[in-house]
Amino acid sequence: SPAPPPVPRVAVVVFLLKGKAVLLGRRRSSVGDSTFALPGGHLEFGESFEECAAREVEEETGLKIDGTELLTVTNNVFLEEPKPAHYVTVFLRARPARPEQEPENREPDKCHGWGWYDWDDLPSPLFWPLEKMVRSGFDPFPPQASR
Ligand code: 8DG
Ligand code: MG
Ligand code: MG
Repeated sequence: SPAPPPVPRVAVVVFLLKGKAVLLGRRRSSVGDSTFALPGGHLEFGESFEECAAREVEEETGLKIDGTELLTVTNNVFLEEPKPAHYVTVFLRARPARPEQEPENREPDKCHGWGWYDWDDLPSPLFWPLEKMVRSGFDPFPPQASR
């Protein structure tokens, strides 16, 4: 049977914050290959954003998260990629439940490895949905008073 027409999908991704650093991993994917991106993935049927965030971060890094909060949503159309895709991407922030715990690369087929990067010294190239936010001045950290 013919392939079904493509549809937009919902992705949930997490700014995992530790001090002034954020967790990034270099992608192995048909979308954004080799670029640095946040942990995250597809919203599953029946899931809340917070449940999806916790599940994806644990599947991908082994880390448990705390204090999950909704930040923003962006519309990302990838027509020039090897596999065209369209994502409505929901961004949350969270903290590692145990800050001393190191991330593990639990899906080495999808990621080259995880690392903490200072927000003032981000690696390059960033996955473009993230690059676009950074360039627009987006700041995922809570206001100083509540840190
Ligand atoms: P899953 O099977 O575990 O559900 O999916 P995944 O393999 O973990 O999916 P993903 O590619 O990591 O995330 C789904 C989509 O989310 C991705 O193809 C494009 C969109 N997306 C953004 N920004 C980011 C980001 O910073 N990180 C991640 N991981 N995905 C992002 O728009
Ligand atoms: Mg995933
Ligand atoms: Mg993922």
